[in-house]
Amino acid sequence: MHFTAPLTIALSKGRIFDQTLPLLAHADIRPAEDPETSRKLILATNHPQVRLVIVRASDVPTYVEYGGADLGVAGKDVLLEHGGEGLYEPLDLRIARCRMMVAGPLGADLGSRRLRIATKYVKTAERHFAAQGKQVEIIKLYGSMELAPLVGLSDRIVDLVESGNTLKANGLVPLEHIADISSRLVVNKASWKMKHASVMALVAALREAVGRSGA
Ligand code: PRT
Ligand code: MG
Repeated sequence: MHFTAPLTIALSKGRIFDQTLPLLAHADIRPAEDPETSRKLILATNHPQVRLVIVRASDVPTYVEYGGADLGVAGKDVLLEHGGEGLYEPLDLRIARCRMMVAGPLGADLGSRRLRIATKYVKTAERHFAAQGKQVEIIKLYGSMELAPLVGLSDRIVDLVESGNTLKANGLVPLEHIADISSRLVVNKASWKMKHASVMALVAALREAVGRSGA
């Protein structure tokens, strides 16, 4: 594959990087280094025109929206929270799949008082409960949401659930499904226009890779 324009792709370390790699390989893009062992934040690839930048998962939409990267891979959870304006989202990569759920302790009787919800997904949680006409108090956390109900910080959490093992290990049960989550390819709007041939070539190759993976 030949790219006429230089392309910068934003990825986060961990499951998104690991699961995007085989899809990029289908487009014949291979990073020169492993972000788990390299301290570099800009990784060259076998294509002189293509480089990867390693950012926090929740920062991918920001980098792509402001043109710090032409493309990126972000979880739908992150995009729901970011708002997704200022970005194109042309492809569901069907990787890093999980569900966003409301969870809480089994059988807790909360009566009719206003629920306290601990989550890092403040906007998504607010939207979910507002749609049910429920007034809730949202407590913003940055991680380990499962702890909050155990120490009386909150009645419920809104978090991602994959196997359910983390909930189970902490005596919590899934209560309400909010959204199915997978990672999406996002594209900067100016790059979409100005680097159209290169961006479209990459989108097409990734779309084919997703189709083949049969996920
Ligand atoms: O660490 P940082 O703040 O930079 O970002 P991050 O923790 O969001 O990054 P990362 O790499 O952990 O997750 C990146 C993306 O992977 C998320 O934005 C989701 O779109 C997706 N994803 C898929 C998940 C999971 N599955 C997942 N299971 N992200 C997190 N989890 C966590 C979940 O929050 C919970 O603590 O795993 C735990 C539940 O797993 P189970 O299997 O025990 O149910
Ligand atoms: Mg993490």
